[in-house]
Amino acid sequence: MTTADYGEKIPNNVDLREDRRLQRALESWQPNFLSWWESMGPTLPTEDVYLRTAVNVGREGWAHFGHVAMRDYRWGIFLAEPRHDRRIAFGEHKGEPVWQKVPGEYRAELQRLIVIQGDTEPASVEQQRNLGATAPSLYDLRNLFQVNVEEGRHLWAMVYLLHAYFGREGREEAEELLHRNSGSEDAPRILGAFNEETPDWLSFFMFTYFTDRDGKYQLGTLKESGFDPLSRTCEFMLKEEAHHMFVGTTGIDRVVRRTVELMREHDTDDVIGHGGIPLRMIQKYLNFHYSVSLDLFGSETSTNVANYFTAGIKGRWSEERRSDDHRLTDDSIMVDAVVDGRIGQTEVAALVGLNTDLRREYIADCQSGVNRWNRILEEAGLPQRLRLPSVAFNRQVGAFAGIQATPDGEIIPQEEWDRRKGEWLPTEVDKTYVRSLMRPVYERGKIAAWIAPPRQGINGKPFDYDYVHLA
Ligand code: BYC
Ligand code: FE
Ligand code: FE
Repeated sequence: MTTADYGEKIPNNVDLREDRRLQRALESWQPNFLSWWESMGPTLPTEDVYLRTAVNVGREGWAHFGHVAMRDYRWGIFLAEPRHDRRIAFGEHKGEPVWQKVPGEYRAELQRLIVIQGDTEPASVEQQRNLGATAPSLYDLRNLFQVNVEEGRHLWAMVYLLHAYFGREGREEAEELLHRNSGSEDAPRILGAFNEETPDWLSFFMFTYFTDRDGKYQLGTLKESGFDPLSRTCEFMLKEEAHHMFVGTTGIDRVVRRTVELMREHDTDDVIGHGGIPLRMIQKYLNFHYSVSLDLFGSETSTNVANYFTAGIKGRWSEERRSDDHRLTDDSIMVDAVVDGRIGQTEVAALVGLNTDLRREYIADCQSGVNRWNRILEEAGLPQRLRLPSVAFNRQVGAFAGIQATPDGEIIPQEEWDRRKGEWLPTEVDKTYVRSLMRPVYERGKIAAWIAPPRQGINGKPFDYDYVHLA
């Protein structure tokens, strides 16, 4: 496959030039996207930013790095290379050739999945739009903008599918993706977590750790799709997603590192007077972002997900590496549930339990970051540890939506929850404190006092590189 031609209005590797109708449709959506970006995208004015731009889909050299003015950033359309003779790997069509067109019987479901996926991408840009005003360093500022432009490209990826395969309805949905807005009263984003605020950088790191990771897992299931264009689109998005995870993992790592430094220097847990973020506050932010992200996997039991799987449009994580029959019609699974007034498990048909299956893969992955942060505490000889709260904690969707539970997974009455939730979730006082630390540091090589510098810069550049030129 050749490198995308950046002389074109919409850089792409899908031979857009060969399909004039589609090209015109996308070119008429483009100005709407740009005006959305101007009005809902990053608010901090910059001259240019050291950004990665996708230019190819191969293993090596898929991205180009350079300083670009953000309004001149080129959002392209990229699908991973087609796999020769690819077959549907699961469900009732297992073994049949993958579809290059949308099968009529699954049109509505596929469109819905693509719209939901597409809705999250611009939502996150909206949530993060003011963070540039308070970046802890130019390095972090650059990473924020990198994540933002790539989420913009992920929106393009879904809009391409809607325009190319879903006709007039698809074009209407593509418009709606620009009209709904995060947190809006009249037209909110579709999924809960994408209407929450990301008002400070601790939230941003938690979001990129926990919420972008939902993206990784959902994209992983859509990559298995029998609808080949969706599969190839998601495969390439996953490549970009790795950096978003990196920003989250290392971001929290650096906050913990700095807190530990201050704890040892001043021999106290209470680093507030010393400009750090106390571990108990980090834990509360973690509790919040983890629990709202668990909601993104839908209900523990869901006929929607059973239908998606059976139809062959949404698979499991690592579908092809699993050693069962990939149809699951006779299997069962234990899902989390309230059993006799306690948090336990109950057996259901495997197909309806697939949201739980995916959520478990996600939870195991989330735990790996927590272990990493805990090693920092351990190496410093400190007894405290961070941890993931119970799956039942602070849930608004699914089996635990109607109950209240402590982070330890003990069901408690509403009245106790109301009285104690400030022990577990960020309070106004916590949020005000964290926000008070958010002062921009825009000098090359300098960093805010509440976070440690990264070990390395981006693309082999040093930490004190001029990643961003402010306007
Ligand atoms: N908030 O049958 P159920 C990313 C709805 S993140 C509000 O249990 P299902 C990114 C649900 O839609 C990845 N509503 O759910 C990250 C359904 O409504 P309808 C995004 C919710 O369908 C960071 C009803 O409740 N991609 O890429 O099995 C930055 C019954 O639900 C929520 C996807 O999600 C909620 N949390 O599973 C940037 C992939 N949860 O249909 C980007 C596509 C459920 O009855 N989406 N509902 O009106 C899906 O696969 C599924 O729709 C879900 C839900 C996994 C979201
Ligand atoms: Fe994304
Ligand atoms: Fe992402």
